[in-house]
Amino acid sequence: MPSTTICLPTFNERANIEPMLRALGPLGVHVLVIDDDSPDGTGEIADRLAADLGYVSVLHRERKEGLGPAYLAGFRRALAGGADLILEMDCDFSHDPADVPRLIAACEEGADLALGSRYVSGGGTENWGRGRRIVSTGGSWYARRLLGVGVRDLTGGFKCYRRRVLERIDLGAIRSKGYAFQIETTYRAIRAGFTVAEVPILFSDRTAGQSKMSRSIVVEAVTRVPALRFDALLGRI
Ligand SMILES: Nc1nc2c(ncn2[C@@H]2O[C@H](COP(=O)(O)OP(=O)(O)O)[C@@H](O)[C@H]2O)c(=O)[nH]1
Ligand SMILES: [Mg+2]
Repeated sequence: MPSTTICLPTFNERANIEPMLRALGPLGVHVLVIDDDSPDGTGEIADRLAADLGYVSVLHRERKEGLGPAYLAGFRRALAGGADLILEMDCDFSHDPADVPRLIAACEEGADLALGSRYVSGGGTENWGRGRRIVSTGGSWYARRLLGVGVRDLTGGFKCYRRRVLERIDLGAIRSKGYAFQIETTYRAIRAGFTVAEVPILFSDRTAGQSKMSRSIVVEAVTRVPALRFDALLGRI
């Protein structure tokens, strides 16, 4: 199996961090927790678990800056550590640890980027309110139309990259922080000629802790998409 690092961003996930790390243990992956100084002590819990669990390490960042910067720091650390595959997933069980091997398999079968996808046949969402469903499906539709790509789920955060994708796309140019980060990384991969596979997943709403989704994250995605298209037209990406 290729050496795989899962980047797991956390902000106030004290109820989820231990069960999540233990659930990932049997998969034979390395897990990099990226904690933005969570006030609820998630970072300390992660440190304590890392001392016990050989496959866990923790990257502490000084402040919460959104998912994008946290992921970028994690990707750089994972690349420096020599990982062949770099995965990203949420630490709230919306992304099922049992689906990780299917994402890895899609990359082993040839995809450069495998996306856990809610919006292909066999995928879906569970226990999500109407509001969240509309924002999510509407967001993917909007981005797909404006960017002119075929990918159905552009905003999901359950993804597996071959290292060459992250080596090639210009990580230093990415400013997106929320859902726009997911759209931007996938779009840059497509623009660079990499193959993307969508793997159906069932996404279920978190049962512990709180979502950090906010209006500003949605607004960022709405404005960032046309800016990305513009950059592509100018040949910048
Ligand atoms: N390090 C870090 N993690 C974050 C930040 N915002 C959200 N997360 C984590 O990213 C994952 C997804 O966030 P979540 O709030 O569940 O977003 P939602 O699934 O769109 O509602 C969870 O593991 C969060 O703890 C952040 O600013 N920094
Ligand atoms: Mg979530």
